[in-house]
This record gives sequence, C-alpha cells and structure tokens, in this order.
Amino acid sequence: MTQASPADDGWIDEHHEGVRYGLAGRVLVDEQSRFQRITVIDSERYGKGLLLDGCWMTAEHQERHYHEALVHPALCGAAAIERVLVIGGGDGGTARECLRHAGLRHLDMVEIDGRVVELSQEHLSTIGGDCWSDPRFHLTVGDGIAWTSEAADDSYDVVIVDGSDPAGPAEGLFNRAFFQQCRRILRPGGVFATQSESPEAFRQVHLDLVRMLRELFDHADPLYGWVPMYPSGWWSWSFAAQGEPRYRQTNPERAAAIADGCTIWSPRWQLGAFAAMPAFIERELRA
Ligand code: SPD
Repeated sequence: MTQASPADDGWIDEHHEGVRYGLAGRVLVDEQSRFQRITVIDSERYGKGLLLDGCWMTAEHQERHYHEALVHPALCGAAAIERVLVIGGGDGGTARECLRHAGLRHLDMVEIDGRVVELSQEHLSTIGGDCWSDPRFHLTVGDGIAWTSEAADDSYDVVIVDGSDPAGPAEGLFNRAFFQQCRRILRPGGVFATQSESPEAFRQVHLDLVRMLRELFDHADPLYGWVPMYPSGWWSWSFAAQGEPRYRQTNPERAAAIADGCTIWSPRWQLGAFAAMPAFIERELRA
C-alpha cells in the first residue's frame, strides 16, 4: 500500500497508490523500533515532521489541522469531560489539545511505541507542548487494544483513537471488536472519536469504518477537513455516541474557552465540516 522513501535527493515522500506526497527537507532520524520504522525530518515548509513506516504522521506547522479536528468536536460535545482516554497519539498533539479543556481532570494516553514518544519529546517538542508534565496526564507505553478491553464499563467520558493507517501496529484499531470495547467503556453521554482516513485516498477503509460505527453506536458521523501532507490532502475524523449525537453540539462555555487559541477549529468550522460530506460518500453510505 504505502512505501517508505526517505530519499537522499532532498525530498522525503510518502508513496501511496501511484502518487507521491513529499516535502523538501532532510532526514534527522531514521530507525527501526520494535514496532515500526520511525523517521524524523526537518522540512523547508512545515518544520520538523514525523513518518511511521513511511507514512506522514505530523509536522510542526501543520499538525493543528489534524489535532483540533480530532479533539474539539468530542471535548466540546460530551456531557462531561472529566476522564479521557487517548489511544496512540505518541507525538503528544492530541493530548495537548485535550488538556486545553479545564474540565478535564484525568487523561490516560496509551501509546504502543515508546520510541515515538521519546523522539517526539526530543525533536517535536512544540507538538506535545506542556502535555508531558501536566499532572492530569498519565502516559502508559503499552497496547491500547488490551487497555481498552481491560478497562471497566463506563470508565471514560471521551475515548479518542489517534492511530496511524490500518497496517502494522495500528491495524487492530480499525475493527469491530475494538470499537465494541470503546463503546462499552464510554460513560452515558460520552463521545468516541477516531481519525478515519481519506475519503479519496483510503475510500474503502473510510466507508467501512463509518458503516461499522453506525452499526455499533446509535449515532456516528464523519467530519471532513484537510491535512495537506497526507495522501490526497483530504482527511476525515469520525465521531460516535449513544442516545444522541452529542458531538454535533458545542458546549458554549467550553468552546469559548478554547476557540481563540485554535487555528482551524471553531463551532462554525465544525458545523460546515460535518455538512461537507461528498456526494459519492453520501450515496455509498445510503446504499
Ligand atoms: N495517514 C496518516 C494517518 C495519521 C493519523 N495519526 C497521526 C498522528 C498525529 N498525532
């Protein structure tokens, strides 16, 4: 599917189905961890960035497109936000955005690859910001799937999955059994959120994921935006809830407290992003 190519010609590319998505820059670290190949680069346009198994994950001057879209619909919509679980998210960007919400009291983050955390802390410190030392933040280096199945019923107000593409260590984050566990551990009024790939470059994965969430939860909806360095640049995040689609509402106090510090997210942006479902996806989901 995707191939790694930190090249020596001044370009670092993700290769995906006959297209290259690249940045001009240089490679700072390129190593194999127990789980995956980790590459850290310094790019001309977006600052330092991270690839896992040759796929773009994040970059300093672009990460807000992704992290704000994943976090704030869930954290502004859930009935309560005291206890939050993040699966993956080793660069710290998702945790950082969650911790901007003053009502959050306890954040568990379970990242499978401790090297991703270490290299992010060393090279991408603006992405995690102060999350690493926030007393509400609790990092476990371990298997997020096992963590979820061992967690008690009704133990989190929000569950967020910030994994990579469905191959390698993140594969198990895209299946029915895992989503059922996420539903089980959510408290009433809770919201589930996950990155849900590109409607263009990963069309089938995207459709399968949204269909599965709609089968398992009373409500599930994708939201569409962009992450310029990802395949096609066009990306999605999906949200699910029992009872009512709380992720479509925004608690006015929570929204007001974070909106000025956001680059992409706002209540208005969120409204449009949920509405921006492309016609071909709408037809497929109806069928
Ligand atoms: N194809 C890229 C999917 C990446 C999703 N996770 C990004 C990690 C940012 N915290």
